[in-house]
Amino acid sequence: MHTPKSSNARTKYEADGFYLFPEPIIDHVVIHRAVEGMDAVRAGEYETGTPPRPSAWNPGDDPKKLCKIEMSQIANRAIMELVSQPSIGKLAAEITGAEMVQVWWVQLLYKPPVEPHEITSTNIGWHQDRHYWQVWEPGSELLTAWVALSDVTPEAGPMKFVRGSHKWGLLGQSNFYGQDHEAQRAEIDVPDGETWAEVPAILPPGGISFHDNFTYHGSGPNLSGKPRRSFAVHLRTEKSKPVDNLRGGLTEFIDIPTYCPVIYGR
Ligand SMILES: O=C(O)CCC(=O)C(=O)O
Repeated sequence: MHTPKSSNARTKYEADGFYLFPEPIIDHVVIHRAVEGMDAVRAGEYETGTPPRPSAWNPGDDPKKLCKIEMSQIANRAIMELVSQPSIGKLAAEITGAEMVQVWWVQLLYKPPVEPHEITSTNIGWHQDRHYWQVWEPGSELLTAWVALSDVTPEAGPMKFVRGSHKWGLLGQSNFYGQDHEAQRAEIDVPDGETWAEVPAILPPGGISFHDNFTYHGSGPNLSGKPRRSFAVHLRTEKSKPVDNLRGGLTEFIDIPTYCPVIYGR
């Protein structure tokens, strides 16, 4: 298990807009159970009796497509166990200095393998999460813990972060489903004096990365021959507030701890 030197991790997170923990920080038994949970949810088996929230991919859809399922932790106990890990909250608190860390939304991500010249739509286009998260007040402290459940090698279509891009403001050029990274990149107005430097997040099962909600990121095809499995666990700290304190859309469940557990502080 990996223990970061917290002050170094925080300084690096603040400078880069992301931080990688490239050694497993989550027990392999928890990971194994979550993999089974992922397969059950993908098959439409909901052990709690509660289905996930409406999603872009549904059981029975094309297995060759990128599978993104919203809030699967409410459908499956092993997934809830994974996203509730205190170690995730502790590390998030270390890199942000937060007093409280809450899971407010979770996305199951299963990127199937493709052949090198196969035409598919499994890329995740360059985007800033904040583009999609307008339900939160400006200045809200929001970040993502991306937990790897499979070996995310350079061939597996790892997430790529653009170093320092969290300091560029909200640029308005984001498309999660954009497939042509080069064309997308040409449209992004990189501020004068800044450079576009991509850093791949290579992670073993149980490894984790954190990224700021303004950090540009995306990912390419999975050429590893095996599924790339992960959960994007979206987190907030005490320095966050829904716009007009409303509950709706992505903030709908933040008062329900059985959906959105507080994983550090209270
Ligand atoms: O899984 C990926 O490649 C991207 C996920 C993502 O956009 C996120 O976690 O915010």
